[in-house]
Amino acid sequence: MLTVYGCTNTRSSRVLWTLEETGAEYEYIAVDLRAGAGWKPEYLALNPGGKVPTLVDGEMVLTESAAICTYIGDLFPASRLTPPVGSPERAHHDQWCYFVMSELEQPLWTLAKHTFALPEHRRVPAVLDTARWEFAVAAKVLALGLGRREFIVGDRFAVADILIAHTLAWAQAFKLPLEHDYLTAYAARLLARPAWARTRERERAESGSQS
Ligand SMILES: N[C@@H](CCC(=O)N[C@@H](CS)C(=O)NCC(=O)O)C(=O)O
Repeated sequence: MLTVYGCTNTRSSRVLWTLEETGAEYEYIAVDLRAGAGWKPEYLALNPGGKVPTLVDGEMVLTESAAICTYIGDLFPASRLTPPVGSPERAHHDQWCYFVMSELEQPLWTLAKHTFALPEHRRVPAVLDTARWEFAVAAKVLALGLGRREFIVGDRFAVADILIAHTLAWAQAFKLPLEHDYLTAYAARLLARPAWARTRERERAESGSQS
């Protein structure tokens, strides 16, 4: 069985959401980052950065949320969460996954780091305005890429949609406007999926038993 190490309201939610979409059984181990559990030696042995998510599949340990979600999609082809390897759809799918990691979420991470995540003496408030502007630029590129389609690639829900929707929810939690009606509607539609509701429920249920 797959084991996910994660923490509520973090990038590990993307992994749970992907698993919930497949219907696969999995073990969820809550890592209480806020209490320093990411820095325990036994967790650092799995994830040397002390971050979540981490996926364990038998002997294999995988970090990086986009890589984990794509791996899960490939592992459960019946879910059709990842287009076939080598197809143009897969190339575009992966393009959007990398876009999320390198363009869309980076300004949000900058905002988080420089408002609460970094130790106070490392925070640089002067970068916050630029980070908000960078997010607006990335959101515009995404809105242009999405157009008026239902999903980011072709006509099928995929891992890339999960990564995007989770990141847009993060932006909304930071009170950043998405500014493009179709993008706002796309986020709302995806975040209304039952698998996302199940993800939130599983996190809630298991956050009481954190390691
Ligand atoms: N690029 C990594 C980022 C992982 C990451 O930064 N996770 C955050 C939670 S969203 C974390 O574990 N932070 C704890 C820390 O930085 O000490 C991924 O997508 O998996």
